Formats: sequence, structure tokens, C-alpha cells
Amino acid sequence: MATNNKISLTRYLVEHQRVHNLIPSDLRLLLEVVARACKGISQAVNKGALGGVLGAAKTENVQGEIQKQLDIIANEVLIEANEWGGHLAAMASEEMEGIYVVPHRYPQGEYLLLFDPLDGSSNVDVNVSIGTIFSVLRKPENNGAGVSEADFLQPGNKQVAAGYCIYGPQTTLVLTVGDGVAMFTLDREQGSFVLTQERLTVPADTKEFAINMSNMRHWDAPVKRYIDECLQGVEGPRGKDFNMRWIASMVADVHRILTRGGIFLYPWDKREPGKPGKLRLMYEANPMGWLVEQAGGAASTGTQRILDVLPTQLHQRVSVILGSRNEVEHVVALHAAAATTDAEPATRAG
Ligand code: P6P
Repeated sequence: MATNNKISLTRYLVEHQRVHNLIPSDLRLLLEVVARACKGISQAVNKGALGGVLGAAKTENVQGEIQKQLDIIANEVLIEANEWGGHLAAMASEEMEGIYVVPHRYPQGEYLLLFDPLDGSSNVDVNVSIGTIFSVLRKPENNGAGVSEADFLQPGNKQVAAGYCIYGPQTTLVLTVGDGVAMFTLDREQGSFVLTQERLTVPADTKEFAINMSNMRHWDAPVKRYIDECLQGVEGPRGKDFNMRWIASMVADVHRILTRGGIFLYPWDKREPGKPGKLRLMYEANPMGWLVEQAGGAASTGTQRILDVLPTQLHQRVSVILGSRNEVEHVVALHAAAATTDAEPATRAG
């Protein structure tokens, strides 16, 4: 029988454990369980109306957002899949106010798992791609004391693994363990994730920006200036025309950027001036920021590298500007110039 040259997720992780000594076996097992849970979520999402799971639940999440039935289902799938394995001490989710400590009937492990179980879920009812975002941290040494929320409050540069699974025309898992970014496509006949791209790289330059333009009047000056210069096109200071995309599903917008480049912005705006942004640091910006950096891109709040932000709250939000490195650096330069009102950065064409 011809041996197919397909490399499964399991083989990729075993080789990263054995050959590159990059990941311990517990982390490999954790990632395989997360991937299996994502397959289960994909099945539920793909059923759509036939599964009777579309539409809103009768509850709100910790963010005060109406939960979709699939938000709750995805959250439960991830909890149930991961709580018994022995590699986790606790989990945190966009859909749960506090942390979920692994019950004492199961062995406690050395890792902390954070996730947005179904990001972009408002799109599920209109059949637009959505996804699961996850981040893995090590549980800090705490001399045998129980795990607490404070253990989760680590900057994104402490992540040991991060990824997402996008539920679209294909179900695709995108993952980093610190050795670049790999993409795995679900082979539904085999029921396994197969390596389809070993090392994703984000082009350093782009002509495509992703932002919710309806918020333009609320943005801060540097973001307004950046978008305005993009809209001026080839006659403007950038000397080139730009395209715009906004799927309103971070997983889908980031997947496009990892695949062909671009810049994604969800900046602070004055609708809720007390909040630094809409997206959450711990289980959206940090994992996506690390993936983009591992693919050669950049991820900034506008004034700071996202992965260096020191968290103070589990569900805190952050301003997000990520994607093609040169474009992100250009937006950061506009923020720096605005901070020193007398300095004006030369708007770099190209
Ligand atoms: P808006 C989805 O609700 C989400 O959290 C991200 O996936 C997405 O990028 C953003 O919000 C969309 O926000 O304000 O454009 O609906």
C-alpha cells in the first residue's frame, strides 16, 4: 500500500518532543486533547440549524454579552476534554467568570489552559467562519499551595503554546510551540489533523488592512491618521492603494493575515474610554500575538508589544494592532509621534 506522506498532528508533536526536545510529553498530550476537543466543536458547529444549537442562550457571559448556545457547548467540550488528563492544574475561559480548577478526583498537572471557546460566535448564525483560540502557560511554582487566578496573570511572553482552530470551509488548526507556526487541516475521512503548512510566514509589507470602519469617528488620532493615509491610496503619502477586509471574527481575520499578510486593528476608541480596547488580552491578543510574531509579524497595543503587557485581571481588554511587521511598526511610529506632539514621523511610502 502506498504510504501517504501525510504528517499527522500527533507525529508533528512527537517529533517536536523527541527530535527537537522542544516540548515535554505532558504538553504534547495537552495539545492533542485540545485538538480533539476542537474536532468535537467543529462537528457541533458544522451541524448548524440541523443540530438545534444555533441562536442565543438565555444567559450572559462575564463580559455581559449574550451567549450563543454554541458558546456554552464549546466551553463544556473543552472543560470535559481537558479536566481528566492530568496535564492541567486549571483552566480559564471567556465564558467563565472565575478559573476552573481541575477537580481533586483527577490528577493536577503543571499547565494552565486559557481559551475563547468560540470566538466570533455572533457569526455562527450567518454561517461565517468562527473559531477556538487557546493559550498555554506553566503553573508557577507555589510550594504546594492551590492554584489561583493570580497564577494566570502572566505576560504573553511566558506562553509555552498557543493556537486556534478555525471552523470554516476547512477546519484548520494553527499552532506554535515556539518553533514557528504550523497549520493542520482536518481530514474528515481519517478524523485527524494533517500538516498542510509547516512554517507560516507573514509578508513584512501589505496593502490590506482590517478594521471596523464604523468606529472611525471614535478612534484616537494616530489610528485615524493611519487609516486616512491608507484611504488616500497611491496619490497619498503611502504611495499605494490599499484593500480592506473586516470579517468581525478575529480568528478568520488573523488566519487571512497569517496566510497572505495584512494588518488587523481593534484599537482603543472613545465609546468606552475606560476600556483599553474590545479584545481580551489573555485568551485573544496574547495567543494571536505570539502566533503572528512566530510567523515573523508584529503585535502591539500601539505603544507596547502585546506580549510584554503585564496582566492585572483575567478578563482585561487591550488595544490590538497586529500583522505585517513593517505596517505594524508604521502604526506604532504614528502613535509615538502623536505622544510627542512636536515630532512628526515621515510617513513612509510603501
Ligand atoms: P465588532 C467577535 O465578537 C470579536 O470578539 C472578534 O472576534 C472580532 O474581531 C471583533 O469582536 C468584532 O467586533 O465590534 O466589529 O463586532
